[in-house]
Amino acid sequence: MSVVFAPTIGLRPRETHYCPGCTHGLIHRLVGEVLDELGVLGRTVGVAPVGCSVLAYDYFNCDMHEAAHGRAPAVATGIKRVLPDRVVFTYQGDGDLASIGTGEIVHAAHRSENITVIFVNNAIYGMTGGQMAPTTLIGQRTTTTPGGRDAALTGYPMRMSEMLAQIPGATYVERVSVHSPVYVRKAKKAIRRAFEVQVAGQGFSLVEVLSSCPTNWGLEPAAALDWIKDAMIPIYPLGVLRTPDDPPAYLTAVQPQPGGVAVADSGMPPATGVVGGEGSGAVPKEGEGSAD
Ligand SMILES: Cc1ncc(C[n+]2csc(CCOP(=O)(O)OP(=O)(O)O)c2C)c(N)n1
Ligand code: SF4
Ligand SMILES: [Mg+2]
Repeated sequence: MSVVFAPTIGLRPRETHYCPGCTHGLIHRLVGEVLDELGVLGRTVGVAPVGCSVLAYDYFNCDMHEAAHGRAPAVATGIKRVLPDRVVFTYQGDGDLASIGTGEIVHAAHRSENITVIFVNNAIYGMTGGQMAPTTLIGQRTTTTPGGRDAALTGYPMRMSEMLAQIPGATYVERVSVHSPVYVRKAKKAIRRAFEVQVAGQGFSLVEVLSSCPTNWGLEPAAALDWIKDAMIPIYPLGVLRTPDDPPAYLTAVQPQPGGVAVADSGMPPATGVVGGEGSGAVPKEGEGSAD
């Protein structure tokens, strides 16, 4: 008899604490499968967040480190820099990454830390009882927005992947979903690509996975998957937002800098349109003299 489905050695053989229908477990499985298939499980270190996936250190079959809320990218930075031969990933919810840890993720991307971030966006603070997250949709009812999120009061849903993708140091950014089998397969491909980018030493990679929280959304598991498709994807469109194959033009353009340093050599985007005096760092336009 041929085997069509078997446990992955990327996960430890134990039951998870996740609610029925929660897709955290499915995303764990994809990460575990990818680490196994890439043959890097034995040299991988994962960083677990605070949130429903706080116990991820019990589930992944690799070395794991716990981080305080939002600090996973900083912890991963330290691990990767001390042990550069390790494959290092963070696994973070939207409250963790997009709220309390906004600073850490932005700076890790700017430094192009050679780590992989699995960002699980379920549009809510799951673990703590379903409060509004920065990713909560307009009109979405949560325990802190019982009448639905009102943009005038609490702002708009934060599109982290779009934000991060325009950072010079972000090498690979993709948003995927796990609401149906075909999308689960695409999600696995993206996770694999992100880890490949790290293994090739190409810098910061992040996969945002749209995920369900039936418990706090107040929906049955199947209806929660539909809600990802019908409500979340229109606000969080799927796709590749950044790849190492097509760096933005501002990273490849060579422009003169004061002192004769070419922008492409400095690795920095040109500071266009900056008005300032001597020593302000303003970049003269081509043809404008800076020789005096
Ligand atoms: C600095 C800090 N603020 C708040 C909390 C409380 N807290 C723990 S988990 C959590 C929400 C996590 O939500 P998310 O990251 O979206 O993960 P999910 O449970 O939805 O997967 C909050 C607010 C905390 N532990 N530390
Ligand atoms: S509260 Fe939501 S995110 Fe947390 S385990 Fe339950 S369904 Fe999953
Ligand atoms: Mg969440």
